[in-house]
Amino acid sequence: MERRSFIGTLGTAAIAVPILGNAFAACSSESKKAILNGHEFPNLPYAYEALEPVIDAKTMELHYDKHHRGYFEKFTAAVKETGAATQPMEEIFAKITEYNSAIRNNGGGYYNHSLFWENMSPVKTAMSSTLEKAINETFGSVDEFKKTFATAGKTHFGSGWAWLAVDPDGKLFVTSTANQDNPLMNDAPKQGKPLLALDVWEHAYYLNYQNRRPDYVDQFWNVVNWQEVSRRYDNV
Ligand code: MN3
Repeated sequence: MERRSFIGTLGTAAIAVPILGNAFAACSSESKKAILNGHEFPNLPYAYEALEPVIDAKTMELHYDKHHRGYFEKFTAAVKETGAATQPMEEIFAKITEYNSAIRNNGGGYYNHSLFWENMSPVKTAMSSTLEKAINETFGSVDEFKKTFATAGKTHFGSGWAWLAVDPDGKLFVTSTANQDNPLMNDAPKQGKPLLALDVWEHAYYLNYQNRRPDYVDQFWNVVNWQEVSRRYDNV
């Protein structure tokens, strides 16, 4: 987790939306943070109810505290006493075909959800001019990009993720991956660094949207943290 962006997000929230600021204080997940076998389970950067009505509090609690934590615990158990215990996740994914399925599935689940929480926010933020320029150049317009990304999320068959990512040549692309895979994996259909992640597993939306995954994907735009997505782009 990027400490800087975490603090930045909270700071903005506290100034712009005092009520949410109180919610953060009342529902601080500071105690949830854990470090096991060299890897950190991050705090949720907002309260469980902070993204309502787009993501309901119960879904957020189960998703973060049960699903995400479960992936983290299984992943850290799987890497115990292996070289992967001390490696950055990006390096593990770059050689994922050399690891077993427990490391692949749970490592992906652990990492992808950390990205996902951070690329959402209860506070509206704007994308940087450099990211907007790149999106316009690649997709024609921000609206066209959103259509492409939403289609990837809506049409991905079964469990998986939709992504905006940047390839080794610095070009943006939209892709989707199965299960807990991500574009950093060395056998991903299209490889690159993730900028924006959207979980389209049923557990991410079923309580609130039931079978209506397209509605969930459309609502997602209301909580995207463009400041964080822009920061990731700047860091590539
Ligand atoms: Mn999930």
